Parts: sequence; structure tokens; C-alpha cells
Amino acid sequence: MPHKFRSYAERAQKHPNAAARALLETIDRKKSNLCVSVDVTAKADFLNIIDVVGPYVCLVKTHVDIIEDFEPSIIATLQDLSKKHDFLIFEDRKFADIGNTVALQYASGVHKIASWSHITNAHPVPGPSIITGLASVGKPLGRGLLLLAEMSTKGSLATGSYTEEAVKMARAHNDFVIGFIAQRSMNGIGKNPDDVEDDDDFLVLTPGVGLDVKGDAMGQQYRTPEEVLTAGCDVIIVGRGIYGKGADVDIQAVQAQAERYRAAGWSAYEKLLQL
Ligand code: 5FU
Repeated sequence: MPHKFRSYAERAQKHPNAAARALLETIDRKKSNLCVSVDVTAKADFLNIIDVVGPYVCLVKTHVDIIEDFEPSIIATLQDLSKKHDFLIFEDRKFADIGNTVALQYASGVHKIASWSHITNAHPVPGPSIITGLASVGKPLGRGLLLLAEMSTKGSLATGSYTEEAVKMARAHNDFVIGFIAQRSMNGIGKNPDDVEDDDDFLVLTPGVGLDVKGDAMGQQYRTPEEVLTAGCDVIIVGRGIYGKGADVDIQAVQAQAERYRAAGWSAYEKLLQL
């Protein structure tokens, strides 16, 4: 691939999308390419974990629909924590319906995702209308969208021409689509390799990251931060590797793991910068 490795700071200066710029600037400022995925079901655990990992992350990823005792004040507190610790918010909603429906799901209902989530994501399976639908809500608010071009799970169907079509859809809507959930760089995919005229600058956020285990019992597959960064990904997404697997959250261990993954992600990036 003809693309030269560029620093987060350099990319931040040139990126046309406000949400992408904000994320790249945050990564550079905090020296963290770590996104923590906070997949816990109790409000207290959710907010305690975010308060503890906040200093170590550029982004907090949520699945708000799994919180048992959800109430709108959780969002206000999440926004306060985002300001206190200087991170952005990514609701991992994985929209997958027709444009009209996803626009309603994004703006309305109990969660009103568009009003607080800087970044969200969608499956490209319905075709470009899913982007148009979400953009009608998100673009005026300065939000950014990621397409799921690949997944981390064993046997994922998002491969080959599906991935390539996702990249083409993103390229055609790069005022709102800032990048992908994927397992490697998506820049240049589906283009003539000699065509360096209009370089892509898609962000790649990558789940399936773990330092201690290679997978779980339900098809998840893990790679190390170094493997992921070397494959051209920009942000490592870590869930259970940081907040643990037991019913009780050990908040000191969570803090230690967040710092461990931040350091691993950042040293992998620094190695690439020096090549
Ligand atoms: F799109 C994807 C994907 O391909 N794999 C994922 O694991 C999303 N995820 C999410 O990342 C998943 O929904 C979890 O929220 C998180 C990974 O959590 P883990 O505990 O690190 O496995």
C-alpha cells in the first residue's frame, strides 16, 4: 500500500471532519489510542469504571441498551465525565435498518443517541441509504459515523467484496463517514494501487484486543495492541481485558489495566513512527 505512516497530530491538522479531528487531537494530547468498551449492566459500575479509566482513554465506548437501571441522568453524568477527563463518546449501536428507521433510532427513543454520542456506527448491509438516514440527524450536530467493514468474530461474513463495498460507500460519503470498525487499514481498498492522488484518511477502530487471552467461548478473537497497530489500525478497543470478567468490579485492577493497555497501544504507535 502506498500510504506513508502519518502521526495522529499531522492527520488531525488536515482532517475535514470535526468528529475525526477531535478524536485525533484527543489521542495526540493524551498520548492514548485506547478506547475502553464499558459493557456492564449496572449504572454504578458503568459510571465508576468510566471515572477510573477516563484519564487513560481517548474514547469511551458504550452499549447503553444493556444498562438495567438506565435513566437519562446517566447521560448527563457521562457527559460531565467526558469533559472532566477529556475523552469522546462512542455509542456502539450498530444500526442496520432503512434510512428512515435508523434516523428515528438515532435521534429518538429512550436513549437519544445523537444528542450525546460523538461517534456511532452502522452495518453497511442496507446500502448507502443507511448513511443518508443517519447523516440527516448526525451531520448538523457535527457527529461522525463508522461503518462495520470487518468484525473480530470467528466466521464473520464481513470479508472480501463486502468489505470493499463498505469502503466505497464510505468514500462516497466521507463528509460524515470518518472510518471503520475493521481489523486493518482500509485506506486505498478498491482503488488502483498507483492512484495516490486523493489519499484516504479513514480512522480504523479495532475491537478484539487483549494481552492475556486469545478469545472467549462465544467466538471473540483477540490480538495484541502491537499486532493491531501494525495492521494499520488507529484505536484499540478493549472491554473485558480492562474491566474484568467477574460479577464484582475491582476498581484498582481496572485502573492498572487501563494504564497497561494505554502504554501498550502508545508504544506500538511510537515504534511505527520511528520506522
Ligand atoms: F464490531 C465489533 C466487533 O467486530 N467486535 C467486537 O468485539 C464490536 N465489538 C464490540 O467490542 C463488542 O460489542 C464489545 O462491546 C467490544 C469487545 O469487548 P471485549 O470484552 O474486549 O471482547
